[in-house]
Amino acid sequence: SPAPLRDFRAGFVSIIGKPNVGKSTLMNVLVGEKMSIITSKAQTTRHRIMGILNGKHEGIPFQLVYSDTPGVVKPAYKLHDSMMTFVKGSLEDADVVLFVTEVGEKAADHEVIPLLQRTNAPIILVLNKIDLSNEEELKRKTEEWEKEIQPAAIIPISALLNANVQTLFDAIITRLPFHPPYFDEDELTDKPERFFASEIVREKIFLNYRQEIPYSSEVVISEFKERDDMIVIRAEILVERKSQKGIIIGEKGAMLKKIGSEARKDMEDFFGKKVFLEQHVKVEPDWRSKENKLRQFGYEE
Ligand code: GDP
Ligand code: K
Ligand code: MG
Repeated sequence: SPAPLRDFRAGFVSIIGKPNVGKSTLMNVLVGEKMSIITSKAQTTRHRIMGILNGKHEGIPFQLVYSDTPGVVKPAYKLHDSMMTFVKGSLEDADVVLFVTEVGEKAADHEVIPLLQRTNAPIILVLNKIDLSNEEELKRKTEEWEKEIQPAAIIPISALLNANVQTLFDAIITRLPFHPPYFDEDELTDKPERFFASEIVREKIFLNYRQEIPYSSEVVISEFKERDDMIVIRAEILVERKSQKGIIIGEKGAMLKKIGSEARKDMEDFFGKKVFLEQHVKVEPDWRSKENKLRQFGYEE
């Protein structure tokens, strides 16, 4: 085949790492939009979420297709198997891999290292949360990682404070292949609007309930109707047990009302329109272990 024209760069950038290291925070900073939900709880992200950024770098237009992924965990449920399939798929497509770690993590025997065999793409080791660290520790971690995986680059950042993210961006863009764009310029993501509506409700569940409730919950958008002046959204919150339904609803419906109003606000920001949100809570026993349910909820590549 003929050599690619050197007038456009485009490629897939996979963001991987353990739970809670800041993958989703970084994705949002890099894309400049809140595409991916963020909480302090592990396993908040369950899907592969693509965020697309178009721009120009040193006179050459580019399209970066970032993939945020679930944190790498040992599967305990069928749901986790499917989450790990998203991680592997994202690695296999990658032109550049951002392996996100936080400074506190050990490099030796790291769970993500075996997965790196699935890619030939350059690996950029991101040392996140430098706001919680110091120079001495950073130097030590850099040496540790160099010994363990010899990445193409090691870049310390704070995704939360948007510190040194420009250096990371430069490291990504210079490794992006020359290739025509994969998506139309006005596309922000590969996911439908309903997906983001359900993720916003899920984020509020993660932020407002404790223990097993967030992990036992799933959100299905059964109606998404765009009118001239507003969007009507019906969200079904599924839990595994009847007792959990009561907790979600709360006394006199207070908790459900709280997450509903928080979710509605975020939806209005995200969609740029007034939102009417209706919520229902249903019991779907053991949905995390049922293949047909997982398929129905979109946990399939
Ligand atoms: P993920 O599970 O890897 O996607 O991590 P998240 O993006 O959901 O972030 C997990 C937690 O780490 C959240 O509470 C974030 O606010 C926090 N976090 C992310 N980046 C940073 C950072 O650079 N510094 C600090 N101190 N916290 C961060
Ligand atoms: K998280
Ligand atoms: Mg995440």
